[in-house]
Amino acid sequence: MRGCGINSQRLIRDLRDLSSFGAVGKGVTRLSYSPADVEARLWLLRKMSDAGLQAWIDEVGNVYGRSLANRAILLGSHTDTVPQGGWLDGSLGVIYALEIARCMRESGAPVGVDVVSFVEEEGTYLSWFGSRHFCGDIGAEQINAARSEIGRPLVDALKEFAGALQKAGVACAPAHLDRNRHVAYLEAHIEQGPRLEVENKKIGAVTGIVGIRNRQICFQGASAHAGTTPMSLRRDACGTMIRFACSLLDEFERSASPNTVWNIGYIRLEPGRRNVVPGKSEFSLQYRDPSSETLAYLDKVVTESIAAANRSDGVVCSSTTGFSVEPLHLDPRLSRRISEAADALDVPWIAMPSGAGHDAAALARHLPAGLLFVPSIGGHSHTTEENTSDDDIVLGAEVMLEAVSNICIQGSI
Ligand code: HGY
Ligand code: MN
Ligand code: MN
Repeated sequence: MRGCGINSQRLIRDLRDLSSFGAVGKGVTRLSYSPADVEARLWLLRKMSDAGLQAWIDEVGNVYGRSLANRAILLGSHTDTVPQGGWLDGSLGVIYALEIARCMRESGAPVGVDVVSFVEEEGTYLSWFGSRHFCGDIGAEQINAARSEIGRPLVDALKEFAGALQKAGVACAPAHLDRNRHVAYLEAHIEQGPRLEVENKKIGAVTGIVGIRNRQICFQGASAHAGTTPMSLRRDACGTMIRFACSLLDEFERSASPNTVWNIGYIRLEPGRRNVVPGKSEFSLQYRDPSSETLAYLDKVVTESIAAANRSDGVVCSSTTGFSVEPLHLDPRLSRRISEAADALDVPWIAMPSGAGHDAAALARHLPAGLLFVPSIGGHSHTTEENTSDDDIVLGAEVMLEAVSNICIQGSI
């Protein structure tokens, strides 16, 4: 009853072809709803149909391929990227899913393989938008309020996307998680960190995904002439922000746990001219930890630092909270399927947490979800340096096929 094996040439060729949409040197820039993203979705739609799946694109851009079986395991990931990102982040899991669906097509197993490429995992407008929409967790209010970092409304991007589909002669239709059909969700992803390579392992059986906090810290001062305004009369939104940020980073060094990571991703000044004292400034602060208690404690550290900042130089400091999620455990039955498959193929593996967010975290709220990692060379990701050797890519697909075919043939996770 087993299907055919992974066709390694076809797997690598599909990944290379997908990386051509939005190619930037060795990497990719394929932001959700950009022309490159639309082209990649239309290409994937054709690939899914050619693989014998009933395939369509839904109204928010998820590309969904449904097998002929009555019940299915859902395999997938995302194909949108960060700017100057890597060719494998997300794409690996979608192309694995496509290749495994081909392999299992003739197997006659009681559980089939559905394939999905979620849109907007990277949050150009709204993080995990595609996967949360697929699970029915996103409402019109959130969609209407969502903006990109340069202020473009998500609804405008969706309108443009609908026009592009129409121009391509592609009708969209709804696609949603169906608990009577979908027995589990399994995602393959590059590790995006150094651990598998350092420990000389080829597979990560992922046990859980970190919690994430996104805060926007804003400073309101007063614009002024940079030459004639005495220093004592300035309400300098930039100077205050820099002093605040430095003391907050020192506080994080003291307060965070050994598992905490934090990042200031961007800083913005208004009006941003060399001869104007900035009247307004803001920076993005993101912090992650596998423990909810640690995240709650750091939330308090940030809030108290802001209150303290407002007792000083007449510049008003405030903050808003963006996309934030709690840490979660993935289904141990699926991580066991991954480790048993690795053992069966004599592939070295480790159980490990994920420091990156993944669509699997959105799906895990609704059905058993698992995540398989393959090594990232040098641990690089979210950069055009991101890479995994062809051998490790093929090996990861073979372990994933072994795990999935066991589930499909036995009919349960
Ligand atoms: O930021 C993340 O963890 C993921 O790459 N979106
Ligand atoms: Mn990413
Ligand atoms: Mn990703």
